[in-house]
Amino acid sequence: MTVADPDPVDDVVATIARSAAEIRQGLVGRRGKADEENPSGETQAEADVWADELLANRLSSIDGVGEYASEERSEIIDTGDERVYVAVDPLDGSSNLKSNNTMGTVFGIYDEPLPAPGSALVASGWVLYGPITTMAYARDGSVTKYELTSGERTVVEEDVTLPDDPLVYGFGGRVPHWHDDFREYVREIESNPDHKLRYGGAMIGDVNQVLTYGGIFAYPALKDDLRGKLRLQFEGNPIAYLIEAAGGRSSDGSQSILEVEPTDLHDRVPLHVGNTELIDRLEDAL
Ligand code: P6P
Repeated sequence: MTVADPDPVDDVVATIARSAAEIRQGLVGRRGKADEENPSGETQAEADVWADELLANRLSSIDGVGEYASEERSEIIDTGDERVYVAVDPLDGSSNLKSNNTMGTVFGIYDEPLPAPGSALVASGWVLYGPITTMAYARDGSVTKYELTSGERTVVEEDVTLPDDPLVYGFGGRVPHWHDDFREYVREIESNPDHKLRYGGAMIGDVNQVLTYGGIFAYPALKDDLRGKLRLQFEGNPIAYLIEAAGGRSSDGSQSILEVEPTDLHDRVPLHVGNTELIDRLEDAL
């Protein structure tokens, strides 16, 4: 009987899940600022640098992983392998460290060298460091939710889809910097008595609320920054891939995030994800 080659996608996801408890514990004592900035010009927390090093060492050592890239480092680690290419936001929302609010690890697994369009993703997901540690994972058009405890992964929900009736909304950036069309759209969302504001300062916590309750999260194009704030490779694509696998939509304002052609590893993208009806209405409004 021939033994199938190990699947690098499974190995990457299992390694991230196994590392989650250690990353969560490693946040303790690393909440200060590092002396460095990331390639997006943001001051790094000690935990950003530490989590990136931990994941870089473990993920780039996996047989089949050709590249490791992260929001925290300007250069790609090239292993010479050529099967999958991994992009990671090691700690999304590390500004929440000081206030002990939710943060996460976001990952995208591509089948093309980076930077790559989201259409080249074969899997994506995130770990959420909330009251408990959970993972949401998308592959082959299906989303699974896990609880993570001391390196073990327990399935808690399969074939996850966004609820039909949207409940939560959260929009990043300062209101005076929103384009007028976007501001009008937000007013419409806010005027619906069934909708609740949920904005926690870490995209991944807000997006996980959209996945759980239905709704919309956006960090839009701004008057003073047309590309918004969030990174295409490490945040936009993985989030869009999972939300679309859960039956929702993503948009950069006019098309699926997954169709955006990257020009640079650290490209930013206006990000809008959530229930299809809300994203369709957003594109009509912009
Ligand atoms: P603001 C965290 O720094 C992050 O990249 C996202 O996780 C989050 O959605 C956004 O920035 C928050 O940005 O401008 O509200 O502080």
